[in-house]
Amino acid sequence: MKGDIGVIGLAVMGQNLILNMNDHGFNVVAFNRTVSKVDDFLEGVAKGTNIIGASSLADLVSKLKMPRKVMLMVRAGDVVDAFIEQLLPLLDKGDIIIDGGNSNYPDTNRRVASLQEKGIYYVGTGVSGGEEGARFGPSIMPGGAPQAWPHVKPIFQAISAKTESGEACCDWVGKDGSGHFVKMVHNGIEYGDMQLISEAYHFMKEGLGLSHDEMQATFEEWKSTQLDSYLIDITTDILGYKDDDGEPLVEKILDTAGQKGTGKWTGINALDLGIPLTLITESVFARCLSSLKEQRVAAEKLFEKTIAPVQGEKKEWLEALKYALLASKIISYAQGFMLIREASEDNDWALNYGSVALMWRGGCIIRSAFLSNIRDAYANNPEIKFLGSDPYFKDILVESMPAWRKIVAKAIEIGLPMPTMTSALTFLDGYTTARLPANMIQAQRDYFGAHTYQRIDQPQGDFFHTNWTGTGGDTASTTYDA
Ligand code: NBP
Repeated sequence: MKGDIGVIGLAVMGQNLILNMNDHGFNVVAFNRTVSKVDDFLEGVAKGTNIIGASSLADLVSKLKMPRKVMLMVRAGDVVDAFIEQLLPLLDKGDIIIDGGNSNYPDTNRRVASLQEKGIYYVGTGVSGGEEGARFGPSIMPGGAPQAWPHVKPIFQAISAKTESGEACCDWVGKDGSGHFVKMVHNGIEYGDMQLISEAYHFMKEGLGLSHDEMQATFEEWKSTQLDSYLIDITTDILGYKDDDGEPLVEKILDTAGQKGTGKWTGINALDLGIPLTLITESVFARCLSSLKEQRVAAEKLFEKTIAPVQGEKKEWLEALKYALLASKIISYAQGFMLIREASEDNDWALNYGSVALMWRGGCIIRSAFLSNIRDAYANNPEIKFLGSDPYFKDILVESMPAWRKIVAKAIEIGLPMPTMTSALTFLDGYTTARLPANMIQAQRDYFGAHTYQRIDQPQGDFFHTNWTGTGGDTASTTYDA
């Protein structure tokens, strides 16, 4: 019997996706560059399944039903291009190549277009949920050549995570590299959520002086609030995990955070598109700052830095912290969706924002109850520009405001770094201010560079230049936005 799909790449993601597909009744043909790993897989975890091994790419292709579907689960970058080159002579028009790795979406744009010319349909799909997600139900975000979707849909929707009401956490995102773009923003939001939680933990530990048991109990309580999410779940487990000597393992872990680039790409795209994605970008910078360990150790001594303990009722502070965390999280998602909207409009992708929220509802690292509310917000008003203005989220932001200000102000007062909760609040303060001091910036720009300005008492689009010193000329610079 011929295979329904071929999967190339037998590392953690590939192996688990193949086992998941097999569980759902699909015949999968497996291949890996280091071919001995195919045998190890078939003799190991895949023993007794219907999974078929391939000894070469030609062997893999010959074992597939038409139109052939070949999924790459390999390292992103040149490796994907190299496999495409090797596959092309073996495939026929109408066959489908799927890239399930964390590719940068401009690469996917390029690949979709160049393969379309050759009659091959290319899909770039985000797959989130790590090892466990891949095995038992990931969030899958496919985009690319729409002709491919009817062929991959039955497999992807069968193996994906499901919401409580049984909806698949997988739907067609849109054309070009939109699937990988959405996955990139997902990862950016993941950076933001992780940094927010780590700031809450820092405030509890250094500010309030809580024990690990107390911190764990607090996160446990938060699981039954709107904060309920996978990342809060695992944080609760991590705080309770003891090393061999009975001490919390988390305190023995070096405080330098790694990164593989998707958070950085999200920030770069936000800058390119002119979207104030402050929280996610701060979370990337927080990881960069964490990696300057030696410098931080020296600077702590140099500045004789201490963090003063927070005075007052701990229970009240923890309640305030919960609101600060929730409100900041709303801002992070609101900014993430602003970026997705801008990219969608810029690239003519016509993305469905509610459907993106649904895809993240289960299976992925940022899965949370809260995403259902985002989906509802877009169902009520698909045109919403800022999620915080949806009535449900607006009420939470307004209700959280006093506690949120209290936490951020206290952190600044005691010297505890809190970049994302602070930037989220500052963003909202800016977003809700009708008149910002940017008039001063425009005056300065015109003063030193004749960059011109618009007047509030004249039609928008009319530009003026003033000879501020009386010694400058009347010639203005060209007016454009960089
Ligand atoms: P890796 O990202 O570690 O990639 C391993 C695979 O790439 C193996 O099949 C390996 O073959 C192949 N490969 C490498 Br590395 N260099 C190669 C080369 N020069 N030529 C041919 N093949 C090469 O695996 P992963 O962690 O399973 O991730 C797969 C994809 O999914 C990546 O794009 C990753 O970013 C993405 N992703 C990962 C996760 C996660 O939690 N790990 C989550 C979501 C998405 P070999 O066995 O012969 O070395």
